[in-house]
Amino acid sequence: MSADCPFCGIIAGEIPGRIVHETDTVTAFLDANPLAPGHTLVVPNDHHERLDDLSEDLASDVFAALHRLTPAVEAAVDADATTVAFNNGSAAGQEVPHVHGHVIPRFEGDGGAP
Ligand code: DGP
Repeated sequence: MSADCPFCGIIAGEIPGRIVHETDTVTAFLDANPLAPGHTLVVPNDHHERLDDLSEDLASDVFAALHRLTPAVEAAVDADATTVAFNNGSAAGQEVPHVHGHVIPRFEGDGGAP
Protein backbone atom coordinates (compact mmCIF):
# COMPACT_ATOMS: atom_id res chain seq x y z
CA MET A 1 0.00 0.00 0.00
CA SER A 2 1.18 3.50 -0.84
CA ALA A 3 0.10 6.11 1.73
CA ASP A 4 -0.86 8.87 -0.71
CA CYS A 5 -2.44 6.66 -3.39
CA PRO A 6 -6.22 7.14 -3.75
CA PHE A 7 -6.70 3.65 -5.19
CA CYS A 8 -4.85 2.05 -2.25
CA GLY A 9 -7.16 4.09 -0.01
CA ILE A 10 -10.27 2.73 -1.76
CA ILE A 11 -8.99 -0.87 -1.57
CA ALA A 12 -8.21 -0.41 2.15
CA GLY A 13 -11.66 1.09 2.80
CA GLU A 14 -10.14 4.37 3.93
CA ILE A 15 -11.48 6.39 0.98
CA PRO A 16 -15.07 6.02 -0.25
CA GLY A 17 -15.34 4.07 -3.48
CA ARG A 18 -18.15 2.36 -5.34
CA ILE A 19 -16.64 -1.12 -5.50
CA VAL A 20 -18.29 -3.45 -8.03
CA HIS A 21 -15.96 -6.47 -7.92
CA GLU A 22 -13.34 -7.72 -5.46
CA THR A 23 -10.99 -10.70 -5.28
CA ASP A 24 -7.88 -11.42 -3.20
CA THR A 25 -5.75 -9.72 -5.86
CA VAL A 26 -7.95 -7.34 -7.88
CA THR A 27 -10.59 -4.68 -7.16
CA ALA A 28 -12.92 -2.85 -9.55
CA PHE A 29 -14.74 0.38 -8.73
CA LEU A 30 -16.56 3.15 -10.54
CA ASP A 31 -14.43 6.00 -11.87
CA ALA A 32 -14.99 9.26 -9.97
CA ASN A 33 -14.75 11.24 -13.21
CA PRO A 34 -16.56 8.96 -15.68
CA LEU A 35 -16.29 9.36 -19.44
CA ALA A 36 -19.62 7.50 -19.68
CA PRO A 37 -22.09 6.06 -17.16
CA GLY A 38 -20.64 2.84 -15.72
CA HIS A 39 -16.99 3.77 -16.41
CA THR A 40 -15.14 1.27 -14.24
CA LEU A 41 -11.50 0.96 -13.15
CA VAL A 42 -9.87 -2.44 -12.58
CA VAL A 43 -6.80 -2.38 -10.35
CA PRO A 44 -4.42 -4.82 -8.66
CA ASN A 45 -4.81 -4.70 -4.89
CA ASP A 46 -1.07 -4.28 -4.41
CA HIS A 47 0.40 -0.92 -5.34
CA HIS A 48 2.35 -1.05 -8.61
CA GLU A 49 2.81 1.94 -10.85
CA ARG A 50 3.04 0.46 -14.31
CA LEU A 51 1.70 -2.57 -16.11
CA ASP A 52 5.20 -3.96 -16.59
CA ASP A 53 5.77 -3.80 -12.80
CA LEU A 54 3.18 -6.59 -12.32
CA SER A 55 4.13 -10.24 -12.12
CA GLU A 56 2.69 -12.29 -14.97
CA ASP A 57 0.31 -13.94 -12.48
CA LEU A 58 -1.00 -10.60 -11.26
CA ALA A 59 -1.30 -9.27 -14.82
CA SER A 60 -3.33 -12.40 -15.60
CA ASP A 61 -5.60 -11.73 -12.62
CA VAL A 62 -6.18 -8.15 -13.81
CA PHE A 63 -6.98 -9.36 -17.32
CA ALA A 64 -9.28 -12.10 -15.99
CA ALA A 65 -11.22 -9.43 -14.08
CA LEU A 66 -11.44 -7.30 -17.24
CA HIS A 67 -12.67 -10.36 -19.12
CA ARG A 68 -15.44 -10.94 -16.58
CA LEU A 69 -16.37 -7.32 -16.02
CA THR A 70 -16.53 -6.04 -19.58
CA PRO A 71 -19.80 -7.82 -20.44
CA ALA A 72 -21.20 -7.06 -16.97
CA VAL A 73 -20.52 -3.34 -17.36
CA GLU A 74 -22.06 -3.35 -20.84
CA ALA A 75 -25.16 -5.08 -19.50
CA ALA A 76 -25.43 -2.77 -16.48
CA VAL A 77 -25.73 0.37 -18.62
CA ASP A 78 -27.10 -1.22 -21.81
CA ALA A 79 -24.00 -0.24 -23.77
CA ASP A 80 -23.24 -1.45 -27.30
CA ALA A 81 -19.50 -1.94 -26.70
CA THR A 82 -16.66 -0.99 -24.40
CA THR A 83 -13.29 0.67 -24.74
CA VAL A 84 -10.74 -1.12 -22.52
CA ALA A 85 -7.54 0.86 -22.03
CA PHE A 86 -4.50 1.42 -19.84
CA ASN A 87 -2.63 4.70 -19.70
CA ASN A 88 0.78 3.22 -18.89
CA GLY A 89 3.06 6.03 -17.66
CA SER A 90 2.60 9.78 -17.25
CA ALA A 91 3.51 10.61 -20.87
CA ALA A 92 0.58 8.38 -21.88
CA GLY A 93 -1.80 10.32 -19.63
CA GLN A 94 -1.58 8.17 -16.48
CA GLU A 95 -2.55 10.48 -13.63
CA VAL A 96 -2.88 7.97 -10.79
CA PRO A 97 0.37 5.98 -10.38
CA HIS A 98 -1.38 2.70 -9.52
CA VAL A 99 -1.98 0.39 -12.49
CA HIS A 100 -5.59 0.62 -13.64
CA GLY A 101 -7.54 -0.61 -16.61
CA HIS A 102 -10.40 1.57 -17.79
CA VAL A 103 -13.64 -0.12 -18.90
CA ILE A 104 -15.56 2.61 -20.70
CA PRO A 105 -19.06 1.85 -21.97
CA ARG A 106 -19.62 2.88 -25.57
CA PHE A 107 -22.83 3.58 -27.44
CA GLU A 108 -23.58 3.62 -31.17
CA GLY A 109 -23.08 7.16 -32.42
CA ASP A 110 -21.26 8.40 -29.31
CA GLY A 111 -18.57 10.05 -31.41
CA GLY A 112 -15.62 7.66 -31.46
CA ALA A 113 -12.76 6.81 -29.12
CA PRO A 114 -12.25 8.98 -26.00
P1 DGP B 1 -5.61 7.92 -15.72
O1 DGP B 1 -5.61 9.24 -16.42
O2 DGP B 1 -5.54 6.77 -16.68
O3 DGP B 1 -4.58 7.85 -14.61
O4 DGP B 1 -7.04 7.79 -15.05
C1 DGP B 1 -7.27 8.07 -13.69
C2 DGP B 1 -8.75 7.92 -13.47
O5 DGP B 1 -8.95 7.76 -12.10
C3 DGP B 1 -9.56 9.12 -13.92
O6 DGP B 1 -10.53 8.68 -14.88
C4 DGP B 1 -10.25 9.61 -12.66
C5 DGP B 1 -10.11 8.46 -11.70
N1 DGP B 1 -9.89 8.84 -10.30
C6 DGP B 1 -8.92 9.65 -9.83
N2 DGP B 1 -8.99 9.73 -8.48
C7 DGP B 1 -10.02 8.91 -8.11
C8 DGP B 1 -10.58 8.55 -6.85
O7 DGP B 1 -10.16 8.99 -5.77
N3 DGP B 1 -11.63 7.68 -6.88
C9 DGP B 1 -12.12 7.15 -8.05
N4 DGP B 1 -13.15 6.32 -7.96
N5 DGP B 1 -11.60 7.47 -9.25
C10 DGP B 1 -10.58 8.34 -9.27
